[in-house]
Amino acid sequence: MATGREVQMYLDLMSQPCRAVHILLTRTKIPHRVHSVALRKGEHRTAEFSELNPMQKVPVLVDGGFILTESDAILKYLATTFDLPEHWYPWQPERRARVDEYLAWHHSNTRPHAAKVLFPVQLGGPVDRRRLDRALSDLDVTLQRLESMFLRRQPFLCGDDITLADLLAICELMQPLGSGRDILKDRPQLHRWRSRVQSAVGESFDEAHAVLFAVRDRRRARL
Ligand SMILES: N[C@@H](CCC(=O)N[C@@H](CS)C(=O)NCC(=O)O)C(=O)O
Repeated sequence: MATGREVQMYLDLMSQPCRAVHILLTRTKIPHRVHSVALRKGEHRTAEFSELNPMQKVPVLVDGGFILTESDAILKYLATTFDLPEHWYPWQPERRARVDEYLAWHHSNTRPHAAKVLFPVQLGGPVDRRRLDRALSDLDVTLQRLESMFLRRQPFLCGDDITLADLLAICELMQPLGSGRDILKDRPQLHRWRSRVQSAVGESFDEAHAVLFAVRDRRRARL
């Protein structure tokens, strides 16, 4: 690791992909500085931030003069340019391909399906029951596939040890907690996997999820 290198991370911890990146940074002690971009205040739409990411989305990484968007790319960049334990993004081609395989699937399954259950309840108005039921049913198929395909014979999504895939997946699956829904509660296999991920990343898990837990607790207190 080059001495004096410190990456700049622009993020909002209410964002799932930002939390995944944050966990990797803190767990592996990559020197970094967090620049908070509060989405709810529209800070991602300022001229200054739009210059970093014209797509106006977080996370964004800046490493020297190099600017990188997309959590998937950021995680892989960090894993390959810092001297991280190999298990995060294995070098062996087949093991690496398993991580890439999950991540490709993730962006059109776990991410949209976990996020969709939030929208019918998030806006504060009446819950759109039909939309919510459809979203829950799509999510159910994804959760079943996570169990039957990815976790069928192994403790983590892509093998015997934690990888970048587990980070992106767990952060998506935690998000509905903010609206009071623990979607893993009745799924013992995924529940055990969540505990394994939590043990593997230690305090970084709660640190990244502190804001989400606070939202959940405020919501509970209002009920
Ligand atoms: N594919 C991107 C997704 C990034 C993304 O959608 N970020 C959301 C927060 S989770 C965002 O910045 N949304 C702001 C907006 O769309 O206005 C990644 O994985 O980094």
